[in-house]
Amino acid sequence: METIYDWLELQVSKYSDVLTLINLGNSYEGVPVKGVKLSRKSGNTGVFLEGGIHAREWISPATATFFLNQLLTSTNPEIIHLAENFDWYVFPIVNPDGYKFTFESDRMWRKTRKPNGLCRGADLNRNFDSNWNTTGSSSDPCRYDFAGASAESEPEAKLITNFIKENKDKARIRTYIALHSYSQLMMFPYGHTADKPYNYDDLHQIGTKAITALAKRYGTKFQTGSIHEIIYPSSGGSMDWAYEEAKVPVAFTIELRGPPDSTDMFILSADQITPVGLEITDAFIALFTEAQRLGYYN
Ligand code: 0X9
Ligand code: ZN
Repeated sequence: METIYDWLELQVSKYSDVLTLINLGNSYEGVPVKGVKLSRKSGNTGVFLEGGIHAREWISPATATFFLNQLLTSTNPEIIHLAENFDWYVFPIVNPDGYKFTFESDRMWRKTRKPNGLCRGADLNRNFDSNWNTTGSSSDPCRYDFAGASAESEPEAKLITNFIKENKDKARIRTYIALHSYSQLMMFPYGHTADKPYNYDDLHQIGTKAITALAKRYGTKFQTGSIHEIIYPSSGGSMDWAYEEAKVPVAFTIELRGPPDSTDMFILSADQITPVGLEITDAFIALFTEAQRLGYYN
């Protein structure tokens, strides 16, 4: 976490004309949730890129920072296009207490760290105020998918929703992407019901373009579909809130490598960071191209 935060600060000093540091506020344990805004011109629509909501999914913060570095340094015209024509709000570690805990005590920790009776932490991706605790989450504080004592009981959830509520209109946030692992899935709403959202066909088409582009580089196979249909029912996720409550129309939750039958699960070797970063960059190029074509950023 210190390495990532130091790196963010360094980039902000290096690219001070286009990059600003954003501190969303403090976690339960008093750790800042830091991110950046990259804006190269006025009038862009905004993208919120979320990493590290689940502590043990280490490839998520790594991919968020890798991609930010691409936006800052790439000479590929398609990446330059993304960097120039969108405002990027990148938060690599939205659950800093949990992330720290996976380095210091328990590599497989998933939740936040706030105490609830005898157990600690809520699943931050079940704590948002969107069909909160209706399906695929638990009321038992000792379970890995504990929804929290109430919607937004975790300060880290509130930091995100406050920021989006305050900035959504002026920042024109039209895209929300949450990075997770593993299973190689490009998922969109809904999570809480099998019903299809109003723009299901568009999101499916955007997802299909993205995973097709992703597969071209190394042959990595992803699937796309709604959360409900391709992983399992779940409610109260950050993306669900962004889509349903904040009305952000292009909303994806991406499960990065490894494959669904991985035995290493959340443990990827460091030499996977670059290939995952490059294939997800390809996916993002296709995602934004298609969403643009469908009129989401006009
Ligand atoms: O369970 C989750 O939160 C996500 N899978 S993970 O293995 N990374 O924990 C996927 C489901 C996302 N669900 C909603 N946004 N509702
Ligand atoms: Zn996750």
